[in-house]
Amino acid sequence: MKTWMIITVLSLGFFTAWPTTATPPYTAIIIDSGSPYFVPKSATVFSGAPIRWDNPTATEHTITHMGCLEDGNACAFDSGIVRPNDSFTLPGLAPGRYPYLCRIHPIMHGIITVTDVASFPSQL
Ligand SMILES: [Cu+2]
Repeated sequence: MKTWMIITVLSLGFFTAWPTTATPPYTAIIIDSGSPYFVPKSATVFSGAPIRWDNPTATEHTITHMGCLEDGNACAFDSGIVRPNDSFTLPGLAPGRYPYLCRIHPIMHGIITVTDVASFPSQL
């Protein structure tokens, strides 16, 4: 009886702590075959925080910053082909707004907003 109670208390402690300890150290964006194609379509992250796109679809896609498509603009990131069940991770970006699309399916587009950690002292 006593041992059973101790195990129960330990188990409850483990599962209550799980959601906070399991938080991934990156922002995850899931590629979808249907609208809005990138989930979430609009994501806000802190500068320097990694962002990861997962491709669970059966199709190849790219994660391409709009700046890479126009001459004279800075190209912040271009994943190249991201195969089905593969992913693309950016180590982090400087503060700013980064609209992006899929080169293969230009209808697929999303936006990353990167905020400066220093401007949110309450978050530290
Ligand atoms: Cu695509």
